[in-house]
Amino acid sequence: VSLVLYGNRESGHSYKVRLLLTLAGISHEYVHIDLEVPRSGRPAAFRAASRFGEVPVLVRDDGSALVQSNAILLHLARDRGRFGPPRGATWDDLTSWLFWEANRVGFSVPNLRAARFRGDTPADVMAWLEARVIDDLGVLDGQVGARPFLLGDAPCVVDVACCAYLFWPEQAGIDLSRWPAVAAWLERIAALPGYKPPYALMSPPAGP
Ligand SMILES: N[C@@H](CCC(=O)N[C@@H](CS)C(=O)NCC(=O)O)C(=O)O
Repeated sequence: VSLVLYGNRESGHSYKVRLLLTLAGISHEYVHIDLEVPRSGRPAAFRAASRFGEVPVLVRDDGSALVQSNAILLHLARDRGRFGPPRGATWDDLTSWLFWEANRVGFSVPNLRAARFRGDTPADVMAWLEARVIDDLGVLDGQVGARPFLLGDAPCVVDVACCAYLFWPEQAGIDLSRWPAVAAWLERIAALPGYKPPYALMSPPAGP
């Protein structure tokens, strides 16, 4: 196996990367990291590879490690020639959208989900997160209301990045019926050959 992906079951950022590897049919080994364990107690190989202590991390056959989910997606798209810009879009478009994702929908939705899991977030912070989610879903809805995938007729890494946490809408308390174009776009992604939902791809191996 030439690629090793470190990830976690609850991490949509890890799911993005494994989903792309799966959709593109890129062979890899998946290693689950228990994030309940403090950073200093995580496996040494993971700690050595994880520049910021987070999942996901992709380690290549030369031992070099890539971190940050969208940087990994961009690398794989360029390196493997898969899920790059569709006709009519450029690599620069793709990069802009990946930065938007990291700051907007890849921030607002996971944080709202985490806040709901914790259940102790102050009401004004919840309202702020909800307002961001509503804005971000509005942007996505406008975009995929006009074309099948975010940048055109074919899916690219931007679709993979933006969809990840939206496959757990109920966990974030998001009712996707308010954004019908987003719901239809997620169905188109789920219909791609090889697609698997988050927990199907990210679960740790069964114990002994
Ligand atoms: N911006 C990063 C976010 C990665 C991230 O937030 N990872 C979380 C899980 S989703 C993590 O590793 N948390 C455990 C920790 O920080 O110790 C990316 O896109 O890869």
